[in-house]
Amino acid sequence: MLYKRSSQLFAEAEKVIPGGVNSPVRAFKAVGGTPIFVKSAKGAYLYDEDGNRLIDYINSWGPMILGHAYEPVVQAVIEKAKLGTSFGMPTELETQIAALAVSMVPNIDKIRFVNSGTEACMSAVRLARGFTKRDKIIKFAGCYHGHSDSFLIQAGSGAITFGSPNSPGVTAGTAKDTLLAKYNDLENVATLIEANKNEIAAIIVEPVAGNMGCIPPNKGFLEGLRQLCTDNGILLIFDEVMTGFRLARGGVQELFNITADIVCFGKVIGGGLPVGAFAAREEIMNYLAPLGPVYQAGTLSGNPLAMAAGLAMLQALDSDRAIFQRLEEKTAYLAAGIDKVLKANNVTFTINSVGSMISVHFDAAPVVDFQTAANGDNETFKKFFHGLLQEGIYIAPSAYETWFITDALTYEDLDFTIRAIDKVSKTF
Ligand code: KE4
Repeated sequence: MLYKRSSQLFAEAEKVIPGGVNSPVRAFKAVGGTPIFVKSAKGAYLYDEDGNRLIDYINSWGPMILGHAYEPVVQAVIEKAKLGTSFGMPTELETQIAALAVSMVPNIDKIRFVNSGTEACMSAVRLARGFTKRDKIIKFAGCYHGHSDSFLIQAGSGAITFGSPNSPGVTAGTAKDTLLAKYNDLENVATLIEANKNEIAAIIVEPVAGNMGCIPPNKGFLEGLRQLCTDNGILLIFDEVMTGFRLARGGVQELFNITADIVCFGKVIGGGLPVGAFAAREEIMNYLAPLGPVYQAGTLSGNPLAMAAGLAMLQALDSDRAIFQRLEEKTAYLAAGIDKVLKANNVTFTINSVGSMISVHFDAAPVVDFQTAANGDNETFKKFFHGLLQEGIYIAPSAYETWFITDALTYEDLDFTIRAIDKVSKTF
């Protein structure tokens, strides 16, 4: 696989875009090398600027659950664009997608659309703070909720500590209101709540983590968070930007039968166009302007093109309930194949997967939180990433990411991938 044209395009991009990319993870900093420039994509395949075809296991970090250039979404956008692209005024289309989303997801009465997962999570936290009249939030080390200041907080030392910013530009004043907990550690959360009695507005969590690889919640973890929140007047925010409309029709709330107070969405809900959303029961959502005092707004929120793409995507997922089973079966098949060949090649690894999210970690110990995810052998991961790239397979350019399986993948694609992993892992 040659990447000459991508390298040229990257050099040009670096002159006018910081780091040559519009989102850091695309720059291959975690794996080295230069990023691949995509020309087009269709179904399970990317076609890059050097004419290579790559089997895509990232799918734009989740949205392309039905494959790239999914016809009903493409047609919906084309037709809508002919009628105008943005009005800054309400349209019936927004009501249609809102009503469909509310019918698909448990425990929500109303939904507000925004333009990214960051905006959804940021707005959800502001809403929780306004509703509870409390300032602090708990997030988990290794969970990512977008780049809003309150979330860019790295664990300080010890379990009960105020976070310290891990990005310049985030003030100490902001950091002090974000408390860091360990994923899958309920005792740690209970201790934080005890030490900040009646001051915590919300706990925000990825109910299945996908930003430190894929990490499932331990049995009882989410139920424990639910109980702690109920007992302490804290709102439980499920960040389902990755898991929403992917792990089940109703997301993780349906999959694990757990009730969150606010749910955040992104990725799949926009069908590949910029859409985020947050939703809750009426009592909470009516706290939002223009009804209530909590302000939140956006010029392009609910714009017709994004709503048309999102509606077509949700309609497809709502009408073919078997899709989630198919995705789960394809992911299990892939996991079993990877397990077999890595074991045969005496590689030290663990595989985590839930539904159509999967990650491979090069460490023997179970990966259950950020600390254990950080133990993975990154040199092996780099060989894994670049070796697969040479075989025409694109996985996440970081060990701290999950793969996203698309229904456009065939079992031939999966077998091809397993054979490639067998070949590449013989070189470890
Ligand atoms: P966006 O603002 O990137 O649309 O969504 C932020 C976000 C919120 N919550 C979760 C659970 C997320 O995974 C994300 C974004 N995911 C990353 C991938 N790990 C997006 C890729 C990128 O940053 O370019």
